[in-house]
Amino acid sequence: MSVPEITRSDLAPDAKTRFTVALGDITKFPVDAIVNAANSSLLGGGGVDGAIHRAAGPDLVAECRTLNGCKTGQAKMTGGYRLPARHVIHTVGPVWNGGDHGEEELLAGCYRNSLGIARQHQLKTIAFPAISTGIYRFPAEPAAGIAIRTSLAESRDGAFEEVIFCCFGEEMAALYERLLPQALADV
Ligand code: AR6
Repeated sequence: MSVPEITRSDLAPDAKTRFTVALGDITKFPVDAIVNAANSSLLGGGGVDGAIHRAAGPDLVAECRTLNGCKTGQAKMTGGYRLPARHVIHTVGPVWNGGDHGEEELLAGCYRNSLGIARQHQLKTIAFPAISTGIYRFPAEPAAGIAIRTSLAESRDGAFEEVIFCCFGEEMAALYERLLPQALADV
């Protein structure tokens, strides 16, 4: 599987954060933190959430039980247990309900608050799945735009070495590869 990379330094050599589009299973990424597209119980589910819990093992849900859930748009961190990632940042994306229910701002909150936790803990490499674009049905293109714009805005202080957009299919990767250079050019 090819792992296309687009780096901000190609476009803005003075910038400190590298933005990467990657294709594959986020549970395989040896980064400081992977982000989980969870539900408000934080006790596991389907999609990427199920894959992360399966790969991390039962200690992950045990720690999640101590967190008292999480509101939509917010984020909470745990250890990574059997994952190659050191931490998991669990965030709860909005369910798409037509777009008039604050979905965009809530999705932006997922990226902002996840990166806020990563910054607090001095984590440098973070991988995101395309939050809300599966079971929660958020349309992929606006979701990718929000993911990219919010992550760029939150990285301006140079707190992160690399932000990876982990895409689970060729179509999603192609979308990020199209939108990311445009957003980087606008910075
Ligand atoms: N690695 C990377 N991305 C993945 C993986 C993986 N292993 N598996 C799926 N994706 P979804 P949501 C992509 O449905 O829409 C759960 O039940 C997938 O192709 O995982 O936020 C939770 O508990 C899609 O692009 O999350 C919640 O109840 C993206 O990850 C609910 O689903 C998000 O799809 C959350 O729904």
